Amino acid sequence: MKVYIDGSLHDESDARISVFDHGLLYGDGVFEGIRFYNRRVFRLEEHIRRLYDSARSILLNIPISPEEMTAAVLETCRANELNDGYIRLVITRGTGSMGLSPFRCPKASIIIIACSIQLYPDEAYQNGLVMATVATRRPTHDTLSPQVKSLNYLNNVMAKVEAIQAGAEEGLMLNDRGLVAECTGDNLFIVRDGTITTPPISAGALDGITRKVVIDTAASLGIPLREAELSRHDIFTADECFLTGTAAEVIAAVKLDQRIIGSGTPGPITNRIIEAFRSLTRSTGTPF
Ligand code: PXG
Repeated sequence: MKVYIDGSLHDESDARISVFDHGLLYGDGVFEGIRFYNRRVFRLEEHIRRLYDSARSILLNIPISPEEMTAAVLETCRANELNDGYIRLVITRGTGSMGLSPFRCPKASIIIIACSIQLYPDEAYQNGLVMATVATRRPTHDTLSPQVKSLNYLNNVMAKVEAIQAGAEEGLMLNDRGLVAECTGDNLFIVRDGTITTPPISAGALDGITRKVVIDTAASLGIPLREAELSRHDIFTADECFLTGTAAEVIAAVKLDQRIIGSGTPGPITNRIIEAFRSLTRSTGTPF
């Protein structure tokens, strides 16, 4: 595997960064997870835009332009001879001295990894995921904004641990008001009486790129969709539930906190969305 670091490609075995990098010392940095299908990068422009937005929000100056970043991503994909896979694009604050101040880090570092990924087992894509509500809440807008995809994912990591320890595959994260925000790395949708509902971004969800693809897909399929606050009760009583994320793609969720959702199998609207999503990933994207 070839890994891009600060302008050049390195073998996996010597792809290294400094132990004094504030990305490691403080989780100070931002990232994106991007997929490519059939040698085409899916929604690359949107991911690059969100990366620069995250960086701007935390006063992190990315030393190259979005156009140069796009070229670097495509170059890394070409170097790795994979037709399908996952790109992890990481911007760290860079090397500095001890102490929180980012102003002692003169230059941010850019890391691009292109690899293969399978987030959940095949069985989960066939039959749907089991979810558990976790005690760890999604941070509020007056902490670090949930829109910043920072390198500080411990909140989500701990939520994932809680879900796994509860015997589930994915954790449902609530916001400070006890309403549904999202899962640990995925946005959530329910279906009831033919209408799809997803929590608004203001509920603490990441403005997911797959979420937006699903919103647009529902519109083009003529399936009604609205953004509204949801409680656990709305999931317990839904006909269908599914999750979206770059890594997860679109996947049904069939159980929450021991309650079976709908029929307990991936529902018809979920399956239509999955099918439309697959055909988009196969037919669109930036070629490399
Ligand atoms: N919510 C959160 C908190 C995320 O981190 C999503 C939703 C989905 O957004 P996109 O734009 O990908 O549709 C994410 C992004 C993983 C993993 O391994 C997933 C993300 C980030 C880091 C790791 O599942 N997802």
